Amino acid sequence: TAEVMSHVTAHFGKALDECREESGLTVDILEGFQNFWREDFDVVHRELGCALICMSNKFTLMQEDARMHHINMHDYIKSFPQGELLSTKMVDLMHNCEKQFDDIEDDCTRVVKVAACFKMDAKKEGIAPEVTMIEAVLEKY
Ligand code: BOM
Repeated sequence: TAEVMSHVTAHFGKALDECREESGLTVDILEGFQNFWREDFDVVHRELGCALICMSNKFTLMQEDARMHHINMHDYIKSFPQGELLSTKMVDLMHNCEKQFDDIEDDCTRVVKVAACFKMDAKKEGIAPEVTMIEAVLEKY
């Protein structure tokens, strides 16, 4: 659900500041991770892909090949309130997107494409959160 996704985004997004330097993702491009879900934010920057890899590694959500670690991602999402309602769906959506861009060799470029695909599909599925929902739970993490 969008409510659960707002919690996952709020928690995951806290790792952004630790990853700015190594990823090169400037505040100009993305000020706070909650803005990932904004209608007018285009998920296109390679630096965002690099940041997502760095952030995922903070929570061991990716394998060595910069693909999702299915079990850890499932458990991570389940750790949030009502997370079990979203975990299978989210892992399925992400994996479906991964498969579509598997031929891209550059990890940062591939991951940002996967993220854009995931944003679009999450919207279609009605599980994309509003930025205001994320901001309402940011202080919990
Ligand atoms: O093959 C790479 C798989 C990982 C892709 C990461 C996509 C992340 C989408 C960004 C939105 C995030 C909202 C919550 C984060 C949960 C990880």
